[in-house]
Amino acid sequence: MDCHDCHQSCQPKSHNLGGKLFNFGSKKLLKKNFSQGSTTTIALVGSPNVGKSLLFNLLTGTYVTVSNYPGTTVEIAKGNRIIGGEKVTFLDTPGMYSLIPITEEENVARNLILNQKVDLVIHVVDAKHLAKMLNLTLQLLEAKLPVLLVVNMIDEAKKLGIWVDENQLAHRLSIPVVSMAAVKKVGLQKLIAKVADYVRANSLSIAY
Ligand SMILES: Nc1nc2c(ncn2[C@@H]2O[C@H](COP(=O)(O)OP(=O)(O)OP(=O)(O)O)[C@@H](O)[C@H]2O)c(=O)[nH]1
Ligand SMILES: [Mg+2]
Repeated sequence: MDCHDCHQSCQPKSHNLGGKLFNFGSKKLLKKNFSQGSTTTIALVGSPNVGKSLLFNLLTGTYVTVSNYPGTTVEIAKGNRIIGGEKVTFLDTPGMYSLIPITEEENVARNLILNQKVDLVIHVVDAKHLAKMLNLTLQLLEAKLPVLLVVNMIDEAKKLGIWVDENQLAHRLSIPVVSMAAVKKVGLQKLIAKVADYVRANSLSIAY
């Protein structure tokens, strides 16, 4: 195949994004033009009260815009951070238990990740209720979304004698996993590093 940048022949490339192999086959690969302000959009999703908004605030700082999702009164907060040399936009979504929506909030969260341009979904779960919350992780994966799993509240889980083996979980699910105690910023740098890995792996986009 011809490389768009150097116009020389090269091998078809594949990338391991979020543990899933995406083979670009014979499509031409084109480096994202950062000067055009290309953005990676990442949605924080998960059940209510798992720490999505706290994590969103840690990731984005103070310059945040809040707007209603079109046609609803449900608010979506949006904020940016430079990660891996690129502007990353984070979306804080309302709590959702399942991709099969019951409430308006769940419907908005679902529409946002399935119908809008979201590049990566960070699924935040409570380490104390891991088994129950992994149902949504599996639904997100079945929907073919790139997922990074944050197992939050490990401080509280630890007090209950619950330990989460993030490597084992990452291996079993074939996605990146970061365990965190967001309230103490534990795991934050590791999460940012994983997002940077994702951004760098995606600095190639497909030209048709
Ligand atoms: N102990 C502990 N508390 C946490 C942690 N992360 C978040 N919290 C607390 O959990 C509560 C809920 O956090 P939020 O960030 O509002 O949760 P949310 O997921 O945005 O909730 P919804 O917006 O209702 O879906 C807050 O009181 C946080 O301070 C953590 O790692 N450890
Ligand atoms: Mg919230």
